[in-house]
Amino acid sequence: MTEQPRNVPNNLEAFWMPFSANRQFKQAPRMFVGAKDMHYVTSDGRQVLDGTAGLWCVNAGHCRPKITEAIRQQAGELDYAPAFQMGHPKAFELASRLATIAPEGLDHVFFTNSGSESVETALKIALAYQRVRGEGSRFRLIGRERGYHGVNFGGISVGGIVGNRKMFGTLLTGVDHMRHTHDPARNGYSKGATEHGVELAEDLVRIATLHDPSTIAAVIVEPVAGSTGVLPPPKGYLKRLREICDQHGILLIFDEVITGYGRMGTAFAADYFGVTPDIMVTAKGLTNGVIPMGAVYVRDEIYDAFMNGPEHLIEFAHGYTYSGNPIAAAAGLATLETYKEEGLFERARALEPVWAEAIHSLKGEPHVIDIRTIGLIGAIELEPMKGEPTKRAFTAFVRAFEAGLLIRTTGDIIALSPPLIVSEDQISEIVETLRKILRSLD
Ligand code: PXG
Repeated sequence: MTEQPRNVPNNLEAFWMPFSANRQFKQAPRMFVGAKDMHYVTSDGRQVLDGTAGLWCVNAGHCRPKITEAIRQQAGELDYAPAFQMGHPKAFELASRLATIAPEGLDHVFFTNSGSESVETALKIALAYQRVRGEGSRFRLIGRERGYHGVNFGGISVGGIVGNRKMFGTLLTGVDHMRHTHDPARNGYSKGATEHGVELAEDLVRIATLHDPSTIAAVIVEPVAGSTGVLPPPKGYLKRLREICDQHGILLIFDEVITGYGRMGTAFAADYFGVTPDIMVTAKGLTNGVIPMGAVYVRDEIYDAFMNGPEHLIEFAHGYTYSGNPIAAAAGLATLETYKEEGLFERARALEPVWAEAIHSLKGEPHVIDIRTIGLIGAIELEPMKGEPTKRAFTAFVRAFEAGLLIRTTGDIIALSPPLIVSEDQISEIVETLRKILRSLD
């Protein structure tokens, strides 16, 4: 890894940055020019410890040799193959391998290029499935307040983050939302699933009763809500959703974009909570974040229901130019091998209590009003500054970067999700750097 400063672009104007404070950034840019394992290298040659696995995606750490080499090799061997009506072996191999690590019964995989596309794909599969099985009156989709399901129209419609919805008109019709499960008054400073709130699953019964269950196609939830500030589910909540869905013929979709591929110390949150959805939405850790790729897993009955009619006809009118792209598939295969060879899911599981204890040691530090941990995820909620929400956490983010630590903030919540290769010393480093920063904040 080079320690030398490298060239940076001298004009920052043209790039409209996503989900960023463009003007603030362009006045004082924070640039990464390299990365290895647990660290980034900044354009001024500093090492920054990655407390967030990039954006919750680099689960095996950065620039891992097997993944880098697989991409290099694939780019020189078969760069692109048409995704429609043609195939290449690695996409099939990856889908088969994914089916082996998925919860039982989720044996079919549809490839996309991102979490947002995986969400759209899942919602479309749900609606189309209800129709092909003769339940076309099921057109409603149910989400949840504070849910994050990416940024496309279906995802923001079932999502429940107001700021991501309010600019974009009428969104999808036929959508309703359950209440969120965040209840710090009863569940403050939680480790793992929370004690209180299982009764909130009954919202699904209420909504199903209001609209009649025969109009509802699917319900989508994040098993652990991530982007909204890390909200673990109440104990028994997901199981109860499963029961209600079974009772009423409603499909249960888990959005595992953040929780998939080891983040919870299991392959998927479905394994952690012992609840299997009908459709599972993934992306991010599938390729270690290195090449864009998403995967939607479906129950066998769902796939089988489409495999009807004349065999020369396309069964499902959906797909992307880059679905199962060869380089992405190669990256996915090498990522799965890296996870397996290094036992990273098990490693995350073993670290969960160490992680929880370390993050919870910040209880009582200035401005901290709640802490939540689950798997290798942590959230530290700060008291907002009077009249200036998000400012305190954003200041913490900038100070952490200056102090050599990458964190994420959402509202006034600090979210942490390090690569699964994080060492115990690095966990201490994350916590002690944050402690200093919390003590420095106004
Ligand atoms: N579903 C969930 C649950 C997500 O967390 C998406 C869908 C969309 O994925 P794409 O690949 O389209 O971005 C996400 C993405 C953060 C953060 O800091 C979270 C996400 C993305 C960027 C930042 O919380 N989640």
